[in-house]
Amino acid sequence: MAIDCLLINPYFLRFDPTQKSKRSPYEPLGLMYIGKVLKNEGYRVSLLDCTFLSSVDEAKDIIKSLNPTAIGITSKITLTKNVAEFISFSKLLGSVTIIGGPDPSLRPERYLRLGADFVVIGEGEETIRELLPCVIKGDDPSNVKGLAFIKKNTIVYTPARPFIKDFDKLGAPDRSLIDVDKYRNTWLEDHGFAMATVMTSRGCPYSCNFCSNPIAPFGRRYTYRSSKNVVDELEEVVLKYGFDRIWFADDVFTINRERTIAICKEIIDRGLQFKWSCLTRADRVDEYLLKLMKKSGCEEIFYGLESGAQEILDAMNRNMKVEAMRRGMLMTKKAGIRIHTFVQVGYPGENYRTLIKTLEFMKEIMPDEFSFTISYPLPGTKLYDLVEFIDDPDSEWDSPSENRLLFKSDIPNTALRFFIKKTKIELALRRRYRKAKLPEKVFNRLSNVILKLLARSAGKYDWNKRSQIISRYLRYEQKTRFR
Ligand code: B12
Ligand code: SF4
Repeated sequence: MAIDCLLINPYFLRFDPTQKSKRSPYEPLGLMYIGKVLKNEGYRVSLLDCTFLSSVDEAKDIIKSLNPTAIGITSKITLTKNVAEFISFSKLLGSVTIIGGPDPSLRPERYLRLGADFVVIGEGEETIRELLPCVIKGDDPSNVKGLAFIKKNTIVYTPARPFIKDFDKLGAPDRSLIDVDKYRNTWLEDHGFAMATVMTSRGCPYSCNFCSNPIAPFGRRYTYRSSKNVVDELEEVVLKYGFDRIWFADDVFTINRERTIAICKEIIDRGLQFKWSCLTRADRVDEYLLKLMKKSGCEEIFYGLESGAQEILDAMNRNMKVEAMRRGMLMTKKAGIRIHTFVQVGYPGENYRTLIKTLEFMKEIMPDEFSFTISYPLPGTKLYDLVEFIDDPDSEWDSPSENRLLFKSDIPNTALRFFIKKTKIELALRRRYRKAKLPEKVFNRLSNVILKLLARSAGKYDWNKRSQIISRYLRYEQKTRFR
């Protein structure tokens, strides 16, 4: 029998270059919330999660067998190729195609051009609740807020969908829609622990120029679930589904200090045993909070370090002082919580000196883990409008692990790549030769000279040749230092 709506997560773990060594699957929370609403409304709904499937063809066979009236697909910038393929297939079957997610919310036209019938802009729960009956009955959806669709060859945008105010009403996503066991077991097999994702708030009140979160899907606001509501979900995830790690995917988990305290206390009071990690800003933590977080199981905090140079943080509109980052990050380590920092290089204004400031800051903080990205302009952001592209902005996402500079800059891609490698080696050296200072000093001096030359001579050389020489040098350094 045909179903009313099939929701598709077009992400395939096996094709993700970042998942080659250890698999870390994350549940499609957005679709689990959308599915929950539709199930509550009494529709026949199913979620096709491609995460563990082996090919698009396998997914297509399943879609065909379900013969859905509507197909709802989630998308983000890295998934557009697969989404395009599923849109074409959906059209072939004669299903009505509805797209939602961060990227469609930022550029709905792109998906309409690919053949989607409707794009849901922003938060999807209320919009789909009103849209699906229109789709099934063939009614005009013009009164449904938060939509983009094509009418008489022009794109129609209905008024913006107001933000959901009562997030407690939504509560937890519907985990019965996915194969929870498969997620848990994959984590256990590859990591020795099982991690689940939970979202306790929506939106971010900050407005960093490179980030699309304050624009879509949840906007520049802050709506949160009560501590009881959150811990009810944690209890379910830990006790019913058997996960022992939680990753809070909130944009800035600790924005509301009182609520964070209440969540920690509720976890402790209920005696729930699990470890957790979250994303937040280093200026939104303090000693008391960190101690309590640690006591309730927090083992790692992911901080956006972005840059160690105040001028770059200001250019990003980070609303953050280097000093505040230093204080927050060191305090976190002191509380016994590991820190993982996200660092970006190549933001407009970056130069040799600002890179060195970032390196010095990182050496001072010595994060337990860190990851680098070369600044990438997401559509809809201020950064996107600011830069002059030298390459197709979409080409980057064909292979997200191969991050490279996409816009005109004073500093070449090779210098940024060199800096990333240099920093990785220097931090590793620092860890290894904490007492004997010499090897680090020697390496530091030599690599600084190279970096300076690279940064100064943007556009003057054939960088491909140069980068081969530099890579050879770095490989040599790595070999000799880590024998
Ligand atoms: C958790 C997370 C991850 C996890 C994976 C999560 C997953 N299952 O895919 C990890 C850590 C792996 C990850 C990686 C990356 N991520 Co990420 N990630 C997030 C984060 C923090 C939360 C996502 C989430 O669970 N949201 C909660 C759910 C409820 O929201 P949602 O999915 O958006 O769904 C709602 C609406 O969008 C809408 N909706 C969504 N789909 C649909 C479908 C239909 C039919 C309907 C009607 C509605 C609808 O309704 C839902 C409920 O309201 C977001 C930030 C954020 N605030 O969302 C970034 C975010 C999604 N990531 C982003 C990026 C850029 C990346 C990376 C490319 C980063 C990098 N440089 O490597 C990689 C890409 C990985 C890959 N291979 O695809 C961007 C995407 C930007 C864009 N324009 O697409 C975001 C928005 C952050 C940002 N602003 O930079 N990420
Ligand atoms: S980077 Fe973090 S703090 Fe800045 S706007 Fe995005 S989510 Fe908010």
